[in-house]
Amino acid sequence: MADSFLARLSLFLFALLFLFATYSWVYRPDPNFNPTLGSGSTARVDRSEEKPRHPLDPLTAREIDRVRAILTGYNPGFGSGSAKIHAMTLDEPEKTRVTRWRKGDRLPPRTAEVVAMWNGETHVMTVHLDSGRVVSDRVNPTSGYPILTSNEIMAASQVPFKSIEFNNSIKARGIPYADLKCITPSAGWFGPDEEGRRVIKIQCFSQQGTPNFFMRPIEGLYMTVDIDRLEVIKIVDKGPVPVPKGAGTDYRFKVQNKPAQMDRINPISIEQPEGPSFRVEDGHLVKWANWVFHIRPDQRAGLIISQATVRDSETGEPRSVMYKGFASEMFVPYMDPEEGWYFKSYMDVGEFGLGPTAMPLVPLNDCPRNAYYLDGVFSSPDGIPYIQSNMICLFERYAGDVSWRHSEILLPEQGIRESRAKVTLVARMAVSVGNYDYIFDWEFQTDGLIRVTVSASGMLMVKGTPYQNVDDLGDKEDDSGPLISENVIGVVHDHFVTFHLDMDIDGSTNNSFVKVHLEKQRVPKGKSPRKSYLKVKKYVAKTEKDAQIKLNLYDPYEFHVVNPNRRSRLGNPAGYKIVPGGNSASLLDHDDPPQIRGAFTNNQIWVTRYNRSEQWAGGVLMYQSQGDDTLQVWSDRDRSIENKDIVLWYTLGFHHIPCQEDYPVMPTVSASFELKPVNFFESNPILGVEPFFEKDLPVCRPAATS
Ligand SMILES: *[C@@H]1O[C@H](CO)[C@@H](O)[C@H](O)[C@H]1NC(C)=O
Ligand SMILES: *[C@@H]1O[C@H](CO)[C@@H](O)[C@H](O)[C@H]1NC(C)=O
Ligand SMILES: *[C@@H]1O[C@H](CO)[C@@H](O)[C@H](O)[C@H]1NC(C)=O
Ligand SMILES: [Cu+2]
Repeated sequence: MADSFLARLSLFLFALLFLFATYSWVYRPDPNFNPTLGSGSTARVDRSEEKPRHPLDPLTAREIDRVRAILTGYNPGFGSGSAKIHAMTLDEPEKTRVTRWRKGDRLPPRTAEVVAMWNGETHVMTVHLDSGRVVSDRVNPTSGYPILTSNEIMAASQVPFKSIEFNNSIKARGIPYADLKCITPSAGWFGPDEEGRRVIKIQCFSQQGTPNFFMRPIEGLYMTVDIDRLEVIKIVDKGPVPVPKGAGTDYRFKVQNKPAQMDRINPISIEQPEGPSFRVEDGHLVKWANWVFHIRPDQRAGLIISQATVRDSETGEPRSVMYKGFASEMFVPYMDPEEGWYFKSYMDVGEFGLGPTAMPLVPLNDCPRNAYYLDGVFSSPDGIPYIQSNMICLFERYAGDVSWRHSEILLPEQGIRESRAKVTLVARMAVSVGNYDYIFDWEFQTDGLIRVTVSASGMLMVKGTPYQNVDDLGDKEDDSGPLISENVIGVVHDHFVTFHLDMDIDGSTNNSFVKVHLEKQRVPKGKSPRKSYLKVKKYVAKTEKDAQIKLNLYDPYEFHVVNPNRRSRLGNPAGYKIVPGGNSASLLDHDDPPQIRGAFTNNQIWVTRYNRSEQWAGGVLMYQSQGDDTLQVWSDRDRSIENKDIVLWYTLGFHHIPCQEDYPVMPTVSASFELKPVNFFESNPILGVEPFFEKDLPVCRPAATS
């Protein structure tokens, strides 16, 4: 990698992630990689020579170079730097071409989608790599702007330093310049005053004595900056607020000087004496147990799972489950309407992108010892490819759980005690979007279940306050959140992640969405000692509005995506159900600007007609978007969805009322949902799976515990 590239990349990280990282950004094989994994095809390849081998493989470094060359021919501004690439990704071939493709066939033509800006205009372009042509170029197709580039985030964060007013405010607070750390929260969109130009907010912190500057906000001083002109539009100084202490905020292991008061946990890891059971073929095709799926890093979604196919346990036939699944958008609104806070309503996927923020995973701690790592290859703003190393890990999880069991208490003479251990396969990515960290897991089970989990950790976005104790607060106690340390308020907020789940059940894109309702029945007098019971009634959703679903404990449904044309031997349609986990809804008013943009959280479940342009739940151009290209808008078209190619959308989320334990870094909180087979298999698909036997395993006995 060229030095200039490394310099750019470190600028990028400096600006976007605000981290004091010590990673080396040159590609380097992972020393923990277990070379016994699978066949030779799993060995890492030299990225500069890598070729796509599957229609859904991400753009390679060479292809990114090729796109840059094509773009420079189309508009010399890409060479001179006046045109910038905000996003570059594979433009997937049509579904039918992908599903018909077999290994050994020629790849369908390779195409890139590029979102770029020049002369203040947004261009959404389609670039054909083979013909070397830009085949479509849509200018400002919707409201909003592209994902911010690293360079503009970096440049914007420096703008206040050119302002004398800012200088005076900082001087008045007695904060040394060298201790300032300024970050760039996205501005959201709040009506006509903020249209027609790209704006961003700037907020500063003190990093004196700690890398955890997030816990040391310089409250009361808020800037708005024009991203293109690099000028301060507005400075609001509401007067100094004490900057919270730095002591006790550093979270690095090496600086902790008092061990936690608990007994030490001995080193632990799982053993796979015969090596892992999965293979990664041709770089991106994962094969494990009865599953095959394609996995790829993506600049915007971070991690995309495609063509997830499960093998039928009886016939051995591969059966399709999900064509594509990924985190489509996030929404993190803060609950404080005041000057420095009202705009905080992050849409991290479309504003910053999960790919560049997916930092290298930490072996043994982010992923277990038996993990295999994948790199991402993305385009920088000027079209130079760079590598996001160890961005995704894959590992088999054995957590000591049971996948099915029965002991027969009523046939004691037979001594029946059958139990099967649960082993799953996990694909994981962890992103650090500024202060917060999110861990995304796709977990596959041999019984056909897919579990998606999002875990949040990292730093709270906190607010400085003059108060040091709840007794000082009086009536103000619950102004915008609880006091979580001296002079620190943990502002209440929500987290939502909306997933795009393009289900193609069992060999066809023609699927239906069935609402399986549990309806309470009253027993007619005298018919039974019972007075009430629940009865199952099925409703096939005809149109998109029939599938706008708000979860309700007192009106329970199961939600099935079925292939009405594939029936089990008993005549049940082959299906998968979406099983919601613990969840929360966005309660903001629908006329509140953040909720207009975050309208994809108005329901927890939606089903839309498949449309390749409708991938990003908040719109293609999320930054400062006005809500004209959201899932709500698409779904309100009310297209027919019965026996059609349909996409399921699910939003998981939680309200977050911070507490002292979230300081100075949050223990993870998780939310999840499952995709579970329902009448998909003829019977329990893992009946024939072998139990574990002691003889197959290395010696591991707990030492005396008494
Ligand atoms: C602001 O103050 C810093 C440090 O004192 C100085 O380097 C910089 O030139 C000042 N900027 C302006 C615009 O006065
Ligand atoms: C899917 O439905 C379309 C009409 O909506 C029909 O033309 C097509 O043949 C169907 N395909 C299958 C496999 O049933
Ligand atoms: C597909 O999606 C785009 C973007 O929402 C929309 O303009 C177009 O009308 C849609 N096509 C159909 C057939 O719904
Ligand atoms: Cu939170």
